[in-house]
Amino acid sequence: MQSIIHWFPGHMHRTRRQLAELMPSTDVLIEVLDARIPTASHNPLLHGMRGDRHYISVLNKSDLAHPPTTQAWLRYFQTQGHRALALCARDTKGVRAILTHARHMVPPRNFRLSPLVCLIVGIPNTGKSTLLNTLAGRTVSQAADKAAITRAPKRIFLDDETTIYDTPGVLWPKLDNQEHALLLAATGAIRETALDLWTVAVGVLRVLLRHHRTAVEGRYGVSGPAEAAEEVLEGIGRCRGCLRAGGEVDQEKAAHILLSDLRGGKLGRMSLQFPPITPDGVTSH
Ligand SMILES: Nc1nc2c(ncn2[C@@H]2O[C@H](COP(=O)(O)OP(=O)(O)OP(=O)(O)O)[C@@H](O)[C@H]2O)c(=O)[nH]1
Ligand SMILES: [Mg+2]
Repeated sequence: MQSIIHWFPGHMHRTRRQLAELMPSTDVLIEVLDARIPTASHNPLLHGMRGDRHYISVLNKSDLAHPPTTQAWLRYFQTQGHRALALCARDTKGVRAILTHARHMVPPRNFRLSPLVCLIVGIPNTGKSTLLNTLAGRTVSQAADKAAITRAPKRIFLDDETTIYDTPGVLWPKLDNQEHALLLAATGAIRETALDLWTVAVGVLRVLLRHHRTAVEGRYGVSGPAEAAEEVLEGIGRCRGCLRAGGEVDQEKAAHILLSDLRGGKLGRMSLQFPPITPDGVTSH
């Protein structure tokens, strides 16, 4: 497939170095994933950096994902011996459960003398700063619906026994899995200036038509097979009045409508990736 996306701004190089520096003093690495795309939103760079550090995956934005699919992901991670929690970063109870898990993962020690250190990491826009703010009970780190808002690590002393770092979202220099890159772009992990919106919207619509066709039809009154995603998106544009002089569909506007509806949950709770089927019968969709 032709490469559609390249985005690795300078501050991500810097963050990569900073993460490597913070790693030795970290007890637990908390990777904030997007619950709609748990595999595509996992940063493969972390494998090399993490060593044998304790690790928790947080499937955040679970309010936007399809609940049975999120449950299937959790069961799948469990079969892989991997600690994972699904939550919404603004939900205090869910977020505090992360710390309870983190505490239990490290060997007991006097945390007053040597506080538990957690490092929140992840790709851009998954909700890392929102999660930190919920933990802190106030705004300590700016959060907004735009990739790459946080530009430098931020440390907070949560209490006498716990230190937490929020860090800038990091991708990896070569987004060579273009299917994953497309899902990252569609869910808002990549700045729009780096994207061809039409290509991204057609690509994600193909996924939606395959797995959530009735939701597409319900919202726009237009549908079709996944293979006809381009024509369906043209149809959505036409229905929504995205027309240029001469009656041609304004592709950028049509793409924008679909992507902002998807990101804002207007199409309903959508998962865009499904766990593999495992021997215990965990299934995809
Ligand atoms: N629906 C929903 N939105 C969320 C959730 N968590 C965060 N958000 C929103 O997602 C957007 C990004 O949140 P941030 O906390 O800035 O994300 P981040 O991971 O710190 O982003 P960078 O600093 O750019 O890497 C904001 O608009 C948040 O309000 C969640 O659980 N559900
Ligand atoms: Mg942030």
